[in-house]
Amino acid sequence: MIKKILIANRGEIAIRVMRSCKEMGIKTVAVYSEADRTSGHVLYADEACCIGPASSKESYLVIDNIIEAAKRFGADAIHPGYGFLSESSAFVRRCKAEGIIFVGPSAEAMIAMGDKISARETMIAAGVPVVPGSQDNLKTIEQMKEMVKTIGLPVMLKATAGGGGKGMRLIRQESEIEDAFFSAKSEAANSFGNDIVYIEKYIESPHHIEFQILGDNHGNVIHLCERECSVQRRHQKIVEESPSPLMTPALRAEMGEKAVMAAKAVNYSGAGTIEFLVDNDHNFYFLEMNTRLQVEHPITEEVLSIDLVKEQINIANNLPLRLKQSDIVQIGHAIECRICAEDTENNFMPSPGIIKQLTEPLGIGTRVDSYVYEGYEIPMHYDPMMGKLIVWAVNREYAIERMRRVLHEYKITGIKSNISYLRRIMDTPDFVSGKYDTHFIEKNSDFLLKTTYEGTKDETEDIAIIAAYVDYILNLEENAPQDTDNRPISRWREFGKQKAMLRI
Ligand code: MV4
Repeated sequence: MIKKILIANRGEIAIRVMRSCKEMGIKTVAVYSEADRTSGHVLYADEACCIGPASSKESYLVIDNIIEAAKRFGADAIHPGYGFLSESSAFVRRCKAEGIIFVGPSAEAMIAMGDKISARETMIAAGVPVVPGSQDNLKTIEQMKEMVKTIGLPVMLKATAGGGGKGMRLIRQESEIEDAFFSAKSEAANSFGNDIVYIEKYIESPHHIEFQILGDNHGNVIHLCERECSVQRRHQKIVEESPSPLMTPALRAEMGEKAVMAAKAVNYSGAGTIEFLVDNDHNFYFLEMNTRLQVEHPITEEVLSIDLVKEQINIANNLPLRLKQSDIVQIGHAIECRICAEDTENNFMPSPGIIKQLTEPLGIGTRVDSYVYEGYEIPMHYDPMMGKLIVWAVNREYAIERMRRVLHEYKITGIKSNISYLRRIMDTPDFVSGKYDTHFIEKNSDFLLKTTYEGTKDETEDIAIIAAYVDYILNLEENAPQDTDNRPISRWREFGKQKAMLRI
């Protein structure tokens, strides 16, 4: 049984994993770069090991350094989180060679799903629907044109080593084929060191719906229902919810069954996700599999009351799945908002810096998975996501109301955040009605960027900064007001009280 886990990651996901370890009585080892000495995940861990300079290429991505840290601290397992080395089959193989348990799937399953053309072939053989297209490596422009004729315009040109939208080209007209072919090929060569491309029929206005699955080392696989992830900007998810507003019990059963078949086709073990494109007529197509725990996993945890990290660790301990498919019942509704240090009014530029004040929401149905604290400096070297705000409520309408409430409670100053933008999403009619697809953000960009919009104009943020500074200065004064125990009274609080009294 695993006694000590090294978390080969940083930030909120490292803490998320350590929280489950703590509950299971498993010791934790954090790794950190020189830019992350004061990061929340280092403070949370039982032990911590510096693995290199700020650049992730020289720290979080260096397999040798992470293995060395695991050995030095006596970790018997490594959890990779998401991103970084989480989908590196070379890392999985190295762990195995060193006698360290990798909390995740086999290298073989990762490789089978990593190459999109071979994944499509495997899915077709397993009876999982894929988008109509070609399994061929399109080598010449003539081959490409021939294939476009067979499939019919519009088509999507994709890199076999791609995923998440990189190296993708939409072709609507014949005249666009040549340009798309060569530019996609060179982009794929540069990004992935592999220029192999293939084409799929273009699905207009699809939903991105993914199914969580769990597989054990004994051949059992179950699905844990869906997450609606269509609120995306440039292939970055912003808001996710479960269940999907589009879903029906019949469609869920059908897609869930196909998700299980997809996972079984590669002998999948651990937590994974099958991504589907779903059109408005409920036709669905396998898109790709993510062979890791995902950022948005908490919404599944909230509607199912399942701790996915605990399940991952149990699977890594070779235990058979604790749950049967019939045990999986969604209750209520969960929504997640990604809280990012970015300037939504300036093309979503990252906004690193020192957090001056932080008040995280609390109360019924509220979950905050984050890693930052007051005084913490968000480093510029990594993803600007500070954490995730997750709500659960009995139904979708109440979950949206709750998300509005917790976004209102969330106060962060010193850096720019996307909180006001998220509040506007919660007020967008297409989101409120649940009738939205992957074009939601672009379709509603006018509304979402209208910063003077009444409901969410955020003067409070500026006022909070001013009030905090005045409070700080006044408390430095010798004649600051004192209470009966001779403790200084915060003038900010006093002011707040007077304001309340004036309202009575
Ligand atoms: C597509 C598609 C339409 N038709 N494939 C984007 C990310 C990558 N995983 C695949 N993507 C898409 N593939 C076909 N054949 C539309 C998208 C797509 C998309 C998918 C999911 C979520 C957001 C998206 C935004 C734009 C395009």
